[in-house]
Amino acid sequence: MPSNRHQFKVVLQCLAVADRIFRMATDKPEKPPLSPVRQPQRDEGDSVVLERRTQRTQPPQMYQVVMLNDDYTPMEFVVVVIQEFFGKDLEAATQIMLKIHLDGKGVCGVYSRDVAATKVDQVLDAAHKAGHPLKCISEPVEF
Ligand code: TYC
Repeated sequence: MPSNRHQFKVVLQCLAVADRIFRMATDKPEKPPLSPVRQPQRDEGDSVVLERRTQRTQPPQMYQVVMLNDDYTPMEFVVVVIQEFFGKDLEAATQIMLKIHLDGKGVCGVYSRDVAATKVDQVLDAAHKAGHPLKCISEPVEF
């Protein structure tokens, strides 16, 4: 037969459990934490600077493939290269070629770094094989 002392302990435990359940049901939910705040930094003048840091993922840097004009590469060859490696139709490729011819350079397309580098290699390789001095480069796109 359990002692009075034991029964009293059991009652206390039951009360503690009931209290916890009651709190869970009635307490306001905790607010989600604010974005991280750096620990206050003290400068020599003893003023306190709080800086809220918002974490943002940056989009990847993109690269444009820029083709350069020269006096020797035939226009038709440039148009074919732009169609073949940059997926442009005859009209768009002709416009790009003419822009390069008139302005000295023009953008053929915008890609991730590796794809842009591959396009440059393909163009230089095709031009070299055909014996033309056509040049192109890739450069980071500035916003
Ligand atoms: N300027 C060249 C010509 O008159 C044509 C040309 C256009 C060459 C574009 C290169 O990237 C180029 N034959």
